Amino acid sequence: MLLHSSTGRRGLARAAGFAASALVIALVATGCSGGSTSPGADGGSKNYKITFLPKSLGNAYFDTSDKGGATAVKEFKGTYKEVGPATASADAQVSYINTLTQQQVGAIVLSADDPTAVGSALTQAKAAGVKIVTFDSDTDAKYRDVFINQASAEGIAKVQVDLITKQIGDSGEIAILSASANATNQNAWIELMKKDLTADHPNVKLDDVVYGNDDDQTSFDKTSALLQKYPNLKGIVSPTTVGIAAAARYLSTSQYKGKVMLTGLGTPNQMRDYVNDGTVTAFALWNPADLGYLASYAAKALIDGTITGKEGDSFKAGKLGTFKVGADQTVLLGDPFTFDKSNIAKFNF
Ligand code: RAM
Repeated sequence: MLLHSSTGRRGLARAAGFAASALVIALVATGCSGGSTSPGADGGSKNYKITFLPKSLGNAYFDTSDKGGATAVKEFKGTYKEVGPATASADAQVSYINTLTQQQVGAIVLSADDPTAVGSALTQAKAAGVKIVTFDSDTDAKYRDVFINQASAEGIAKVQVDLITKQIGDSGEIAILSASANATNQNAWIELMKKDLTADHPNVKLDDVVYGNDDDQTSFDKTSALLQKYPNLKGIVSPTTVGIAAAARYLSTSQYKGKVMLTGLGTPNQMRDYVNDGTVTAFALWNPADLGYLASYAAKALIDGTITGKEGDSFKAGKLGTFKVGADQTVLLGDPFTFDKSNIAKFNF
């Protein structure tokens, strides 16, 4: 369990409870898995070789989500592995997918660097019997069996727009520091943020969207460049844990500390110092460990054939309870959660 305190546990448990009741999962593929088998918890012979393929390695967010995935795989006595590129690149993910197909794993659990570039590799994997679960960042729906969504895209966009507009008094210039330009998840959130801003915040102007590629140094440099280019900037939204941490590090020792607001999606451990020193007031996220945990159980349900993709189908996800399949073969974890000075000490991820 990653949360320090019972209060923290309750906080994110609420989100999980919401997910269990309001959500819906969908699974398409049925049938057998290729490859070698390992004995399942049910004593049967199931291919529970489950490999996580994050956008990139070395990102604390994926370290946490994939650890959650490993916990679940251990519970049902499968074989967990994690592989991934050093930088967030779809081309590199294609090679990993091809290798995993050759190795006949039971399932690939993928956070995609691009919605389509990994498509033909995934199609081949599926044809070979490998179950495809996307989590965190989706592909086009036809390439995977199910997508495990951390929270609704609308909810993730709204919490960030609410935070930044409150922090800048609902007026002035802002910019977005995103992950890589093709990331499915950030691009969906940014489109919805733009809509929210246009509809509800006429005095807020979005100057620019720049990309730090989920690379710490690039994100740091892009923050510096934004502040040079837009001298009236009042706020930055970074919908990536890598970007927001790098931007906070930049701001914390600059003349802009406490003057240019920063919010977005971050992990409590990476953001704690910047909340405590006044660089950042509040930011949001979900529990990445629960996301990975849920993704592993969805992979198991696909391998078992207990879910077939019908809307309303359900599966058990260990300590998180029962989840249902919704539209677009998507399973929803829960609501985003806001972290600030009053609660950040209670979290450890
Ligand atoms: C980064 C990645 C990930 C995203 C989080 C919020 O770690 O871009 O895909 O979900 O930020």
